[in-house]
Amino acid sequence: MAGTFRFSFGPWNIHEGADPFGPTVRKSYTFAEKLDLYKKLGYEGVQFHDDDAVPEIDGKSHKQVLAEARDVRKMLDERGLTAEFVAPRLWENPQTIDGGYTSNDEKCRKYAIDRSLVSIDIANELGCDRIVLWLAREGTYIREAKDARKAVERTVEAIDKMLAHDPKIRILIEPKPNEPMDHAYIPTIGHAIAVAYRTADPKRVGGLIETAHALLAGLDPSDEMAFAIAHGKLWSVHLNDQNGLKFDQDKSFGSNNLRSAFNMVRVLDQNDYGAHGEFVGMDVKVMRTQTREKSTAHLANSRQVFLWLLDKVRSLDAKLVSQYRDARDYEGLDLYINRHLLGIK
Ligand code: XUL
Ligand code: MN
Repeated sequence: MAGTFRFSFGPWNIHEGADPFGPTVRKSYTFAEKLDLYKKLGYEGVQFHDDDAVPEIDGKSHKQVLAEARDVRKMLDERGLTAEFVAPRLWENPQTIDGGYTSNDEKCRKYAIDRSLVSIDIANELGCDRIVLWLAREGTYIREAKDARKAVERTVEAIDKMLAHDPKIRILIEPKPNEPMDHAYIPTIGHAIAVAYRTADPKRVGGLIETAHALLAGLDPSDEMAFAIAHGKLWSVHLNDQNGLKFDQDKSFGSNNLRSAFNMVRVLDQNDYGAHGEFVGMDVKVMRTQTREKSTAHLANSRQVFLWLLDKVRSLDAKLVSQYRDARDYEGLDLYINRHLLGIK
């Protein structure tokens, strides 16, 4: 029987509309108000940056951090929500100006690792066993700035420290090829999985694949997902969309390339994604022009598009697809897929 899917997003996906060229355009929702919106939008999983759970984390004692995380857990429980993961935000503090784990400054590397370990403690308080590493500044502006081999080794060392800190924690690497850096050291899921195998406990290191990041690397997101699945390492996704090679757009799922979105849903559904508790995560930004009241439409819409595409995936004539494959009539298959997506009988 076909499985059902659970959906998640992070509170940063409801935002005030600031972009690099202009200020906020909408009044903020408080954290509690955001949590109140989850169920109404059809979501039950909450993704966190460490400081989404505990704001201004660096100025607080460990005891205080844990106490605040426990309060957040209560807020989740009251609303029937589940924490999916915690991601250490290693790109805003001045000590991460040159990256975290790959910084050329030893003190800064230590800061990054210590903060990652605090994120694990927060995850435990929130009742989740997943840490997501979006390795934002683990790269360079110019090639000569860092030793690229050492960068990989330092990344492995940092992950090993996290694995040793908590024997149950799982690490999900979220690859992205560029932005904010010119080039990142872990640009694709292939790189992430190769790093996973170098760590002390490869079975606890996997990946989160974001559509827009794969597209920015010039790759097909559904193939990236299938690659991770073939290694048993697709533990979360950030579905969204992207129009060409430009800044990371985080458009609503299916907004730009519906057929590519269809193929992501197809790969996830055909491989029983979600059977081990994985969430279908969205990492989407609403258009700046939306009013405050309509500034969560992108979340409801992305989920709705996923479910419509799921119907398309499940109503695909598998026998016909096999026949086209056996005959290697890919032109025929191509037309059949378009006809099916367009709903033409
Ligand atoms: C950055 C990105 C982040 C991560 C979480 O491009 O996608 O939102 O998903 O840190
Ligand atoms: Mn993301």
